[in-house]
Amino acid sequence: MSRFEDGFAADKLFAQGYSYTYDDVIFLPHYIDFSTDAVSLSTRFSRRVPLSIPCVSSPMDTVSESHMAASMASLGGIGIVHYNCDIAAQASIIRQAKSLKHPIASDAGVKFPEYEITSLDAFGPSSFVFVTQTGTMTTPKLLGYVSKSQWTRMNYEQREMKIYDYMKSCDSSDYCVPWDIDLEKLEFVLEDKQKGFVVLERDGETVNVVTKDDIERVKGYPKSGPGTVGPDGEWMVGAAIGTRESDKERLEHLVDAGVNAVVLDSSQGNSIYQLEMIKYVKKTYPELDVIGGNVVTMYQAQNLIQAGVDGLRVGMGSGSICTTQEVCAVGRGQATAVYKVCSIAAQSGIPVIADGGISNSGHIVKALVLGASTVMMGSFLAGSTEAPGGYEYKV
Ligand code: CPR
Repeated sequence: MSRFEDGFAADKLFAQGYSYTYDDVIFLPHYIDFSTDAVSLSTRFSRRVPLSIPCVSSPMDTVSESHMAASMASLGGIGIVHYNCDIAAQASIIRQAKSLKHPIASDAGVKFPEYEITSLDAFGPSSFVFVTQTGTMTTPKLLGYVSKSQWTRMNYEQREMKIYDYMKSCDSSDYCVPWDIDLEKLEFVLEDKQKGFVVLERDGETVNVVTKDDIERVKGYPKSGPGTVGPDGEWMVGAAIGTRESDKERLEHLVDAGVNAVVLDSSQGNSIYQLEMIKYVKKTYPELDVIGGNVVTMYQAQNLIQAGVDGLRVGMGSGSICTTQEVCAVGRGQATAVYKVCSIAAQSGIPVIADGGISNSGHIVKALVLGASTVMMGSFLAGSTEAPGGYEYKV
C-alpha cells in the first residue's frame, strides 16, 4: 500500500456510477521485485477445469472447431466449439479435437468432390488439395487428393473436370497412421513413404492430414507446456449449447463425445430458460461444468450463481461484431461489467470469463486485473490457420 493518495482505488472508481470500457481505464504502475519466470498465469476456466494460460476461444463458427480447440488446449487454454451446426457435426468436432494429439492445422486446401480447380490459388501455400464429402476437414473420411505438380501437368480441357474425376484415391492404408503416433515417428513415416503427406486415423475415421510442409512450420513454433489435458488423457474441450428443449438431446451427444464443459450461449443469461437449463445440466450430469451468461450486473450474476453455475461469462455488447447495445439498448462498459460481476462471483469462488472486446494484449491484462479468471476471444483468433475456413485470394 502506498502512503500517498494518488489515483483511484478500483472500488472508488467503479462506485462513481459511470460505465467504463477497457479503453476508459488505465492502471498505475507499482514496484517490481520478481522476475518474469516467477509469474504464473495458471487459472481456472470453471470450477473443475484448470488452465495454465487464461485464454479461451469463442464459440463462433469462424473461430472454434476442432483445430482451434486442440490448439488452445495444447497451449494450456481451452476452445469452446460453436453450435451453429447439427448435433452430429458438433459431436464429431469434439471427438476430432480430442484426437488431434498434434494439433497441426494443415495449410493445404480442402475441397468437395464436385469442385473445379481453376487456378493454383486452390492449393494455398501447400502442395496438395485434399478432397472430402463436405469440403472441410470436419468429416469422417478423406476421399482423395490432387498434388500441385499433377494439376500443373494437366491440359486446359482436363482442368475443367471436377476434382472427383482426376483426384488420386486415398483408399490405401499406405497413407494412414494411428492418431496418437509420436511426432518423431510421424516425421519418419513422412520421409519413409515419400508421399508428402499422411492421414491420421482413429477408429477408421480421418482425424487429420499432415504434410511435410506442415511439420516444418510447426517445428518452428515455441515450445508449449503440458496443455489442458483431462482425466482421459485427451485435450479438454468445451462446447456451446442453447437453452431450448432440443439442446438437452444435443447435450447428451456432446457428453458421449467427451465434452469437458458446456457454455450456455445467450447475450442475456439471466432468464428463466437459462436458470432451468443450469439446473437440468447439474442434475443430469453433476460432474460436468456448466458456464452461465452472458451477464453484466451483480444481480444477474447472483441469480445464475444461486442456480448452480460453475463459471460466469461476462459481456453484453462488448464483442467486435456485437450490436446488442445499439439494437436492444442494454449492456455495460466491459471494464465495469467485469469488475462488478467478479466482485460477487469471488464470494462464491466462481471463475469469471471476460468475453469480447479483446483487441490487444493490454485488454487481457485489464480483464485479469479487474478480477476475471480468463478472457474469451473471437476476432483476435479468427483468420488464423487454426480457425475454420480456407484461403480466398482476390486479385
Ligand atoms: P470479440 O472477441 O470478437 O470482440 O467478441 C467475441 C464475442 O462476441 C463472443 O464470444 C460472443 O460473446 C460475441 N458474439 C459472437 N458472435 C456474435 C453475434 Cl453474431 N452477435 C452478437 N455477439 C456475438
